[in-house]
Amino acid sequence: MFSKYLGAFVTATLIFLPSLTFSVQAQSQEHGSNLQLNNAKIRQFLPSAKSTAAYFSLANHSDKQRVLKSALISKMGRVEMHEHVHQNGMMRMQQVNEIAIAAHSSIEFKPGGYHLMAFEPAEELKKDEQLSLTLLFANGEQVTASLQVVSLQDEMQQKGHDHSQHNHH
Ligand SMILES: [Cu+2]
Repeated sequence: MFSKYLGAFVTATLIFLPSLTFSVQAQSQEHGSNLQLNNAKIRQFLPSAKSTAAYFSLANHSDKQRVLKSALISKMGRVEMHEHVHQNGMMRMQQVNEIAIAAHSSIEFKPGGYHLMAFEPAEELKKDEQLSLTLLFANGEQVTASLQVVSLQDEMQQKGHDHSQHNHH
């Protein structure tokens, strides 16, 4: 009885596995994307904070420059792209409308540099929850990846207690 059940399961897996692999390959070819979005993380909102920051790395493996225009995050009402600038010895942040990524280069959204600011969460973010991040480019291309919810504490520990970049987010 059990082995019969198992047999049916194995057969089903054998039938489905190749088609799954195929569909994943077909999708990436269809989109023809040379963009690679990795390591996407969003911080939990601090108590009473109206916004939080999200980070990722993006590689452009194509022969052409890509211009990042905007970002979408599931459960977030609004997402802005920001950068930090030095002004009169102070670090300030400001919104940016586009960021060019040269051919065969990559860009890092990280604390103290480019970052996403997310506003208007539909609900509270739980640690280790997976949201979805979509980046939209000037040529109409999009790339989506999962975005992991992290606590500020986790992030500090990962950085080995490096407090040199302690900004407001
Ligand atoms: Cu900001």
